[in-house]
Amino acid sequence: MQPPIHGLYVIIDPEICRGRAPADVASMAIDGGANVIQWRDKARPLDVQTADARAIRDMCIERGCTFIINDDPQLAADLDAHGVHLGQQDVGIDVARPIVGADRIVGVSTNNVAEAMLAQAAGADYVAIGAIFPTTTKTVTRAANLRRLREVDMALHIPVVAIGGINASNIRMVVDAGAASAAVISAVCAADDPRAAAAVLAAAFDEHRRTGTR
Ligand code: TZP
Ligand code: MG
Repeated sequence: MQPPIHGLYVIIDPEICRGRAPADVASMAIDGGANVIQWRDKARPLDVQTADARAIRDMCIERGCTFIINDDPQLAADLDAHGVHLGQQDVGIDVARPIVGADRIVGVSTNNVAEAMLAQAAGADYVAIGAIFPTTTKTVTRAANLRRLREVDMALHIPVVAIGGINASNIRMVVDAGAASAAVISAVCAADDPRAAAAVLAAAFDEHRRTGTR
């Protein structure tokens, strides 16, 4: 059975971790309450990044956290991750699914209802929609907004993950717009105290999910 995509989703990007070991930042994120961890290393060759990815995979399995690999279905299968996350420029689900199998999660980045519906029809297990708020972490990205997040959530039956510029002061808004999960990079990876930052975000998510209007 696939593990859930819900609550705080922390993307570990070594370039944003301010020189700290990515596995330490991931550990602090899980301590703080992250339910999902994604490994995203756009800079280092596969043979160099695999040790970090494997350490974080082991930590996630041990501590009941869902572990997703960005971009690379083969790496997800090789590391026995819970799933893979594909952008619009990565291989399609038709290529990824045979590599990762039916039991692993395939998530897809989208920007609007049309893309999200296509991803769902192609067999995505969740979609991400962004960038909901302005972000400096990903330089090439398309803007979305809370209204679009709500539209996507209404149109789909799979979980919707909000991404882009999410922090402690706006996470409530994405929960209120229907997000099953809120994905962050800089709000945790670049924080002075990643554990404390994740704790604030996870608590805000859970609290608002309980008391929110939807
Ligand atoms: N996709 C859309 S926005 C984004 C990605 C990967 C970057 C999110 O980073 P941050 O620091 O949480 O804004
Ligand atoms: Mg990608």
